[in-house]
Amino acid sequence: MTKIHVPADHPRKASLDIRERIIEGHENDIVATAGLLAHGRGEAFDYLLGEQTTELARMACQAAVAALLSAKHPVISVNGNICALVPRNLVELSELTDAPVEINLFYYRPVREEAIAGALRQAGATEILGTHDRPSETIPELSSNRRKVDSDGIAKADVVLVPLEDGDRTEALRKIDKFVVTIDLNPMSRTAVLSNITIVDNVVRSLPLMVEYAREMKGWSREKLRETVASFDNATNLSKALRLMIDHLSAQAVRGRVEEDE
Ligand code: PTJ
Repeated sequence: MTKIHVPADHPRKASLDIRERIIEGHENDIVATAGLLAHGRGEAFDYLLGEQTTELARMACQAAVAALLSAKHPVISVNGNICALVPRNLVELSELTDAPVEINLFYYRPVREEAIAGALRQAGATEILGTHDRPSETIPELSSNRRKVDSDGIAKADVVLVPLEDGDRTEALRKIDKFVVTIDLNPMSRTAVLSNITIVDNVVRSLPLMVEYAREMKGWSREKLRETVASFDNATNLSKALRLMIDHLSAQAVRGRVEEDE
C-alpha cells in the first residue's frame, strides 16, 4: 500500500502522521489489527484532553521515571502499538533506567514477535526479552497470551511499565505484587484505574518526556526518588484528569455558543 503524504499545511497533520505510523506498523506486522482500533480510541480521548501534555501528566511522568530509577528490576513491556509509535524513545528510556525491554503481546503471532524484535533492534536495542527462545514463566490468574513472561524480565521485576494496555494483565500483575506504571489516554480504563501510576497522555508525547526526565533524574538520590513515588496518588490523578477533560469540553461548548450568538 502506498504511504499517504500529509501536506505540511494540513490542520490535522500531526495526528495524521501518527496515524500513518500505526498503519505502516500494521502493514509490517508490528501492530495487531485490534491495535488500529485501540489507536482510534486513543485519538478520541486525546481530543478530549486538548491533544497536549497537561501539568498533571508531567507530574505522573516524573513519578513514573522515579519508580523506574528506584526499582531493583524494572522492565519495560512492549506491544505492537508502542513499538510502532516510539521505538527509539523506548530504547533510550530502557538504557537510561536500566530497564530491559520485553516483548509481550496480547495478539501473539511469531511473525509479529519477529517484526517487533527487528524494529527494536533497528532502534538500537541490544537486549530483547520475551522472545520465544528465552526462558519463560506464566503469570498465575491470567489466561490471555500475555501470561507468558520472561524469567529474567517481568517474572522477576518489581516495577513494570506497561504502556497502552488491556486491563486484565495489570490486575494480574498487581495481584503478584508488581508495581505497575502505565500510559493510557483513557482515565477510566481498567488499566488506568488498577495501575499504581497512570500517565494520562499520548505515548508520542509522554515517552520523549520520560526520556528527558530520566536524563535529569538519574542524578537524584534514592530518597528523593522514593519520595517522588510515594507522594503520587493515582486515584486523585485520574479524577483530576477526568475533570480536565470535562473542563476542556465545557470551554469548547461555551466557545460554540458564543460563535452561534455572533
Ligand atoms: O500488540 P498487542 O497484541 O499486545 O495488542 C496491543 C493492543 C493495544 C491492541 C491491546 O493491548 C488492546 O487491545 O488494548 P486496548 O484494550 O484497546 O487498550 C488500549 C488503551 O490504550 C485504550 O484505553 C486507549 O485509549 C489507549 N491508547 C490508544 N492509543 C494510545 C493510548 N494511550 C496513550 N497513547 C496512545 N497513543
